[in-house]
Amino acid sequence: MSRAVLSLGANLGDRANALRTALTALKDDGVLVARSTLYETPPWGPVEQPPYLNAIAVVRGDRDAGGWLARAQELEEAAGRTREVRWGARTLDVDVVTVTRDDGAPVISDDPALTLPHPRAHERAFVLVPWATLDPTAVLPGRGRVPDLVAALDPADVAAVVRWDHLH
Ligand code: A4P
Ligand code: MG
Repeated sequence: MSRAVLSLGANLGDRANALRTALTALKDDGVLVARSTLYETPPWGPVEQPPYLNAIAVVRGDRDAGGWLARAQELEEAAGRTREVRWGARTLDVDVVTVTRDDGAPVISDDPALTLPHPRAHERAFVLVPWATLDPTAVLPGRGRVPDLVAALDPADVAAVVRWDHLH
């Protein structure tokens, strides 16, 4: 058994449907512990592309880190994801942010196929803001408490992560 924090993002097609379908699949798996609401976020990175909807899911179940990555990739494929440019637009991207063993130890990995914790999570408002709101006690291993990481971001980046659910 392990617990994982997943970051879901979509910026092509019916974004909300892609996220809700993936969250429902995790619920149907019986692994969904908690999920954030949906947030609209400006695209991060070098590629010009439409705004994203993002969400965080906390899952726990009978998988190891590789098992969570495999499930994440199945969800991307189910959403019809095609692999285009790195950091480019996508119907669904599911990244594994952290994995924690049942004894409380975080999984640490520098394997390029599965780097844990996710190497860019600590600088991404679209991960940290939904996560801190969902779980104010959350810790990103090696980086610190998630609410503290939010406080260290550029306030303009934090303000740009806007709750979307209650607007729609
Ligand atoms: N991989 C290694 N570690 C991990 C991990 N912890 N979780 C490998 C998931 N995958 C991991 O990923 C490329 C390879 O990373 C995989 O084969 C996997 O084995 P990918 O999903 O095929 O490609 P990608 O998503 O284009 O690359 P990457 O590095 O995941 O991109 P990012 O960093 O996720 O960036 N802006 C906003 N506002 N919201 C977003 O959600 N997402 C991206 C994607 C860019 N800008 C964004 C958002
Ligand atoms: Mg990815």
